[in-house]
Amino acid sequence: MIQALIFDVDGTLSETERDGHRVAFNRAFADAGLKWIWDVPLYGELLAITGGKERIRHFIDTHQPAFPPQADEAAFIAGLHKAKTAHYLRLLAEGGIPLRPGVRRLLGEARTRGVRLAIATTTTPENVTGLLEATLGAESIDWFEVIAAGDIVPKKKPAGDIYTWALRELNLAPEQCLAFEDSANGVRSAREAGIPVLVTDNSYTHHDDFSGALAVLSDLGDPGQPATARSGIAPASGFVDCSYLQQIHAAAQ
Ligand code: XBP
Ligand code: MG
Repeated sequence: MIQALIFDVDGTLSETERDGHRVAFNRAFADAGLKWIWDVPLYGELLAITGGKERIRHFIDTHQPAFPPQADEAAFIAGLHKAKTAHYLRLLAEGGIPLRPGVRRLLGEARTRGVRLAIATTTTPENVTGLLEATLGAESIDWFEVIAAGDIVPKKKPAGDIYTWALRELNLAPEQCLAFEDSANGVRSAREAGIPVLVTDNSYTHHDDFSGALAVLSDLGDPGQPATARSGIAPASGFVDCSYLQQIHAAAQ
């Protein structure tokens, strides 16, 4: 029996990357007088590096060979990233970044059934609470017993550390949980922690290698808006509910 559902945030609860994080990075660069523009395809490449600060450092190393060395590079990147977070929170508050199909419904069903909820993400903690507040209301933050986010562990996804941290806080074994992810890095992270994982892919991750996932679906689906299966069992009802999750979880044990 599944005791807890553990959700990734970016790309899984919501399509935050292209119109949220990417735009916020570009605004922070412009504020700092930098002529760096992360267009949609470039940002897709940069997503291979999880974590915003890590992504900026990688971009400087690989795409800006002429950028002068900073006296304190970590502080420079941290400053840019802080400005990016402020822009991102503003974008969320404006309400333009909705939840993916089925997320609201599945969270509601899990709560009704007493299935515990948690989050394991690479993003900054304020970004998680900002998204929940903007989409589900401030009270939804308390629906999640554990919010494992950002720099709480030194090694970000694809390392399993963030999921292992969440498991410890939940006091559950990996096989008592089910993770939701949208990317290969996320699947690797959940699997390294031993947690079975369901994928809902998106335009940035469509071609990722999802080996090890229980199933790969287009989204969670909703009544009248069925999800399609890219691999694994499709939900008979057309949408992911707790009985479907038990079915794919049991099949993997
Ligand atoms: C999400 C990320 C994050 C966001 C930016 O990965 O990689 O870095 O792009 O967030 P996942 P911050 O969905 O696998 O957790 O800028 O706050 O780091
Ligand atoms: Mg993700």
